[in-house]
Amino acid sequence: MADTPPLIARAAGHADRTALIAGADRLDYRGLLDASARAAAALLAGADDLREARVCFLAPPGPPHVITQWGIWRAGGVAVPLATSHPPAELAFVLRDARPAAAVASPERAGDLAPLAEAAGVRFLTTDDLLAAPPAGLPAVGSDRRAMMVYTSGTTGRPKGVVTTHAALAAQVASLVRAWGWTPDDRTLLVLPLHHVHGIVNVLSCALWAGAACELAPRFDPEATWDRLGSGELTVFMAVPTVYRRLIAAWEDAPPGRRRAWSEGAARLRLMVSGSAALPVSVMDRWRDLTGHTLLERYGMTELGMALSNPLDGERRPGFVGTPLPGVEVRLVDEAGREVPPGAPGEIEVRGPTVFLEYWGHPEATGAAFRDGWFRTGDMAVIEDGACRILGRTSVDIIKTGGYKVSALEIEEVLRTHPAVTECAVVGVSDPEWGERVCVAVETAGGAPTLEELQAWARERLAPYKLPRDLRTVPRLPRNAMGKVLKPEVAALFAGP
Ligand code: MLC
Ligand code: AMP
Repeated sequence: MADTPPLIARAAGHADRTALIAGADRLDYRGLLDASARAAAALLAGADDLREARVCFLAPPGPPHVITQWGIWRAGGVAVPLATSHPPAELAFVLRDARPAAAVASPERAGDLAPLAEAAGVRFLTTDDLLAAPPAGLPAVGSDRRAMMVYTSGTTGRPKGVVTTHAALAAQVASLVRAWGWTPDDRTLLVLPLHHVHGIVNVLSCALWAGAACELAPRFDPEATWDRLGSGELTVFMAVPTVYRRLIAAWEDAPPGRRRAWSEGAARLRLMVSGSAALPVSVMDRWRDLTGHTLLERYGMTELGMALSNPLDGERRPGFVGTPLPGVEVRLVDEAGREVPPGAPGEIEVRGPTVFLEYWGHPEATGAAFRDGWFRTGDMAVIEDGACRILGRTSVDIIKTGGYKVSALEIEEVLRTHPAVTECAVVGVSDPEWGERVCVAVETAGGAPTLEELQAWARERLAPYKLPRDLRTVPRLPRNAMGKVLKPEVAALFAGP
């Protein structure tokens, strides 16, 4: 099986075990292999190999999503998951940028994707079409081939596709399986979206690599999640800090009997993990009160999978993200790329087999992201008593809100297309629920629309950027003597509740 993607090659060894659970549907590993072979045959449509052609797919979390992902891999294609929360303009952007050979949607989302695929001249299939195909011969797919492309924002331009090979994906998953002790007896619950690595790699792919079971919730719902945690059937759970906050709020609102059942069931899990954004110590403490669990915090990035983690066994220090995961090299450097002395702050750089291949269609951005073979994360950290503490980002223009990365510059570009907007500034402001919330200050010219009109205009165009109720007009943005907008001072305008 040397030429089968490692995740899929392993599945044969787990044949009769349950792989996926969604509501009343269950699929074992043999069923997943059979169904994904059919999906691959449908995508190939008589060709011998997709040869790294991209396939975009839009399907809520559930067996058809995973079957499509595996089918694309088995046909030799590159899986490009689309965000189920994105409006047509964003889906159309990815269809243009990825230049896919095919687009796939679940039947209930076909009405959203089919017209966009048609406009882009891209072959369209539903997940039902994939499942109905008869099996066919499948190509050999070596580990050095491109496997996945996940879109992420940066400080320049529109979002970029982060391309990961099968080897890198396997390295990311194998590292986490080892570090966090996944076994076939594990059972996890996915509540995160499947267009980002937290859901794709840490939850879904780790479970399937280990031969464990993954329950897929259609979306995050605090009460339904508590009911599953409270069942005592789960062993592993992972989420972003905003999800833990929402769970804490739901627990506080629940009657005493439910609280008790939820807490007792949750206490029986073996591992609960937080990441994608800084975990506030207050959330960590309250979660321990409710469940007895000290959340394991780790640090990662779309380009890397996970890089740093607190230990499975041993002290998990609040405010720290721990030490390098197996197979991952991490160093802290100054602006010139020199390693900083112990205890001094520096930018995190990462090297090793887990690192991505390229930004799709952006060779110059790919080149700029590396220094001497090390990937420059743009995150600042300090090492104290052997463990890493994240200090923040090198760019104020990257915002993390609800676990999603958002580019301030990209939002500003859109806002400047409004005829009455003369200048604007987008900032991330510390927020107890969202980690950071996206705040916008706008200068307008004469004949400007009302604030409500401007907010409505912005919301319509900026839905994927979690745009803000916090859009305000200001007579003049804070600027320095050179006329440069001072973002910390803009952020100060929004500070407080
Ligand atoms: C939603 N709302 C927000 C908001 N998001 N308000 C402010 N800021 C935000 N960021 C508002 C909506 O407008 C709406 O308001 C209400 O909240 C509910 O909206 P929703 O869209 O239904 O939100 P919900 O589905 O509840 O989403 C919250 C969430 C979601 C936390 C479940 O954001 C989520 O799944 N985040 C995880 C993202 C993720 O997986 N990141 C990992 C990236 S990988 P109203 O008024 O209309 O009710 C990565 C690498 C690594 O980072 O290390 O893992
Ligand atoms: P993304 O580009 O969406 O993959 O987001 C990656 C970014 O999330 C990192 O560069 C960090 O800024 C942030 N991040 C991930 N995990 C943590 C964490 N535990 N603490 C603080 N920031 C984190």
